[in-house]
Amino acid sequence: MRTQVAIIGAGPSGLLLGALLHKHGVDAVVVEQRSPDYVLGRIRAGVLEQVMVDLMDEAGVGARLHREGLVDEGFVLAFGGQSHRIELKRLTGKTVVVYGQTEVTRDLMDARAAAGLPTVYEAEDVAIHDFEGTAPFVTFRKDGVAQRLDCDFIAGCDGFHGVCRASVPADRIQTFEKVYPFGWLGILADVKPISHEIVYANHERGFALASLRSPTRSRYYVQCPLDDKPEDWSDARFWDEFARRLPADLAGKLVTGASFEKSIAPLRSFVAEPMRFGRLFLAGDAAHIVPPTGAKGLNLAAGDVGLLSRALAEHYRERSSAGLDDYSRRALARVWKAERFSWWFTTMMHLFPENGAFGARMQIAELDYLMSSEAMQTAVAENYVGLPL
Ligand code: RFL
Ligand code: PHB
Repeated sequence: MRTQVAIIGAGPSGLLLGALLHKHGVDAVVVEQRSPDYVLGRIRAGVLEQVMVDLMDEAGVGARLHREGLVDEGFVLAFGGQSHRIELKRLTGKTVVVYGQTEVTRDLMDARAAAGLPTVYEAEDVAIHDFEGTAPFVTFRKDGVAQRLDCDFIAGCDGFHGVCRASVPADRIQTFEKVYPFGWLGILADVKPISHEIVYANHERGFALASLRSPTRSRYYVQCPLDDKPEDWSDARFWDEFARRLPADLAGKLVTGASFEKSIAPLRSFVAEPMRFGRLFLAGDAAHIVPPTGAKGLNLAAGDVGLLSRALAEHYRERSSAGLDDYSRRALARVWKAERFSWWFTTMMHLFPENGAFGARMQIAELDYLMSSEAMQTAVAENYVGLPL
């Protein structure tokens, strides 16, 4: 098999890159180690920035998102027993769209299948070769048969635990990491959400987040110890803890019910530099992780593949390597700003027992100041709606 771009990973980064390249007339084959159902079963992000919505439109897959996505003109910060609103639209002129990562992935998968574009699911032992030379290739096994995919470039869209970043020699890559001493327990339940705008709550018992997937489906989270297991959290225990962390006005609106998904995610900040190694380009979680507090993970992934698709299209159209040569620098400049915002928002909103009562008072002082300062609210809003590509 031969293609122009071998894309490793059929998560949102890989599929969106494939769709954008197709629009630019560039061929790609996507190689994914899991099944389509497994990929769709992962419940993750829920908030799309305008840049990501624009890229979905550019890829020709934005129709359902515009029909079913819920446009939010603000979000809510709860602390000290009260709710406060950050007015995104008034402060920045921009909004965000609540639309689950699962739906983004489904739309991209359906469009790829409808266009007859090649995707190999359940590929085993995926390995990448000779990306520092001029003739890279990918090997894997499909249904027990060894396969080789020759290509001009490899896009490493295979997430944090993927094979692409791991294939780079240690002396060519530098990594930066911060692991937070807690996780998020998330549930999905078919109950009316407490608010159509996302609520971030700082509470002495720990952080809580109220999000949604539709007017009838809620996605709620609580900060929990890292060694907790989902089985430790009965629905009753979750609802009780979640309600205690919300201000009374919002807790009063809480509708409870049986959850149908429950999982715990660790919180991490991570960046790998550079994002290009010869003919290998990393994108999305393969190159960087943010804690989910700023809702940036999926959006950063989209930003990377937006830049990469333009650079590859320019390469094939104009025989120019300028965009490819600049990819890592441009992507990282954006990544680090999102890392900073996600780290700052995480630090202000979560309980850090090791910081004691002084740390907790500092958080409230910062939140109080934020709500009294239009300048600071504007800075927060600007980051939340997403920085330009
Ligand atoms: P993904 O989604 O991890 O997709 C990578 C794909 O690559 C496949 N793969 C391989 N394929 C072939 N060969 C190999 N050797 C491979 N190794 C892996 C995987 O099976 C997978 O299909 O990365 P991508 O596309 O870069 O997308 C990034 C986003 O998924 C991610 O940034 C966000 O979901 C992060 N994230 C969240 N972001 C938010 O903005 N809000 C959230 O609430 C939120 N919750 C989360 C999250 C990430 C989580 N992870 C990574 C554990 C919750 C979790 C649990
Ligand atoms: C979600 O809906 O899953 C979600 C929303 C906002 C965040 C993180 C996750 O900051």
